Amino acid sequence: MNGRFITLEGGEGVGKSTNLALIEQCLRERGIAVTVTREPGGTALGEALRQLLLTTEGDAPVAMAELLMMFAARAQHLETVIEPALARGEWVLCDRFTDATYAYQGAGRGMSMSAIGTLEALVQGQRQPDLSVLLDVAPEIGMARAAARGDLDRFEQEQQDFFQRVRAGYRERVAAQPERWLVVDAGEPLDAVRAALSSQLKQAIDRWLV
Ligand code: Z5A
Repeated sequence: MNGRFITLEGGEGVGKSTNLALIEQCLRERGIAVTVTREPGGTALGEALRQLLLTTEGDAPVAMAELLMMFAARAQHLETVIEPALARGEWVLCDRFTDATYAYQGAGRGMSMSAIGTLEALVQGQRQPDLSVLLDVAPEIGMARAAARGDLDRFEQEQQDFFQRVRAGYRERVAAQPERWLVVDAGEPLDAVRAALSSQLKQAIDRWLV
């Protein structure tokens, strides 16, 4: 069986970490070998870049540096983790990928979408997710959940209008390629989110397994 590449996306505090385990379980129950990873991160270099990107101490990267650091981490991740796993026939489940760059650096920070597209082509070649899950929630709900969790990282300290733009950015990505996306209302109680996610996911996976 060919490996498949699944990404999980959403704004602040949407519950990606909470729901990642559910997706992994869904895949493993079907006997699928899965590599679970994240961006920025997933490699030693990527995790070091993640620290620099999220810290609230020292100089904050300017928007262009932030964008290039995201793609530097992604280049390392693709070549040393994602592509090898897919080549072994494993499925890769990745907490955020390039849609996050379009949403955060593009829609959120106002960086050029075409510059992002150029970097995407350079770093990824033809590689794109086979399926992406968007956990969608109003920013005020997500921000309240993140705040209740404790210390806020550099992104989490952004204001509500930033997260409104991020949400709109994700919605544009879905509108441009609806066949690639599962969209789940993550504002519902967790049990309802889990039920909606697993039913949509099972249908998508079963289509590939027949
Ligand atoms: N970033 C970027 O700018 N550009 C890029 O290209 C990439 C990333 C790849 C780090 O990512 C930052 O990098 C990210 C964007 C940027 N910054 N932000 N914001 P991250 O994915 O690690 O950061 P995160 O969004 O903060 O993820 P997180 O901390 O893992 O949060 P989460 O996964 O969305 O939420 P959670 O921890 O699963 O849930 C938050 C809390 O809400 C927790 O207490 C849960 O128990 C609770 N929760 C979850 N679901 C529910 C429901 N349904 N009801 C009630 N409570 C719930």
